[in-house]
Amino acid sequence: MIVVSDEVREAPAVVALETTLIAHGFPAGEGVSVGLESERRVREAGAVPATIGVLNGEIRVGLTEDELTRFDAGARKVGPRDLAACVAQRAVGATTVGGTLAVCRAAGIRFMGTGGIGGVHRGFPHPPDVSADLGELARTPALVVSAGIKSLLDVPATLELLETLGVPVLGFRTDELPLFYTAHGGPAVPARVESAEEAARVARAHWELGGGGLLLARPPDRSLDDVEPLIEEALAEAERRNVRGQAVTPFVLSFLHERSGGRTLAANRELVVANAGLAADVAVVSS
Ligand code: PSU
Ligand code: MN
Repeated sequence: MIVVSDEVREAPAVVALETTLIAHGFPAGEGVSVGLESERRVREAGAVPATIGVLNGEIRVGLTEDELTRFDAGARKVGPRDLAACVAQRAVGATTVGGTLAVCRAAGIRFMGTGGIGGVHRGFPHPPDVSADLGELARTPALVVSAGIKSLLDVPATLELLETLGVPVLGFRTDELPLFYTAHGGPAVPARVESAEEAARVARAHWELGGGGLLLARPPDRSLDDVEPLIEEALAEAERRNVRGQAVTPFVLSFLHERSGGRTLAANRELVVANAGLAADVAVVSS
């Protein structure tokens, strides 16, 4: 059911990449180019990219460029709960961070890069929406590099829940948890690391203790310091249109991309690629 490409199977250093951000996190066509650029960055750092998604009834680990183009807005958004149905029904499935981590656990992949992980939605428990990314991170021995937690969520509550779940959160050369589009102003991180090598040492120690996932939070190089009012507008519009569940994150991201005149789009693109590169650096020093 899980088909790992030859290149990924033989590589000493592998970085998993997800397909939800390709299919649902960027405007049509743009997601694929973000995916390809992330793969290039991983290779430049000396690792092999393993982009993960569901195609033709198989969970694929490592996709060709042609295969990547099948992950468009028509693909299902596939979290951990959706993998089995997607495989059995032979649908095209774009895996979220949580869905990708579930595959990493089965395939033994220890490093992953993404933009921002999901978490506790603002206003919890109305709606009672907490991303499956968190539970999967707790169970999977993998280090995920992100620009923190997506700031359309309740970031402090998500950090608390990560503590409850025993997930280490490391700030990469920062004392503050980055806020996805914004480098500063987040809650304090429980630990800070100065290098990929140091992050790798923390991960190794955590895994020797039988621990699961870790989050390595890398601040975006281009920090947008004025997006919060736009985020609030986007969330209000989602509420007004009754957008719920899996549809919320894609709706809000595309609202921001349009209403910011493409500034959030450029920032999102850069941070996804940079995070993939850092995940590769950690994978390489760990190999
Ligand atoms: N990072 C991005 N863009 C995205 C995502 C991450 O820059 O679209 C995706 C990831 O796949 C993550 C998902 O798992 O958003 C979270 O969705 P939800 O809030 O429905 O769990
Ligand atoms: Mn959700």
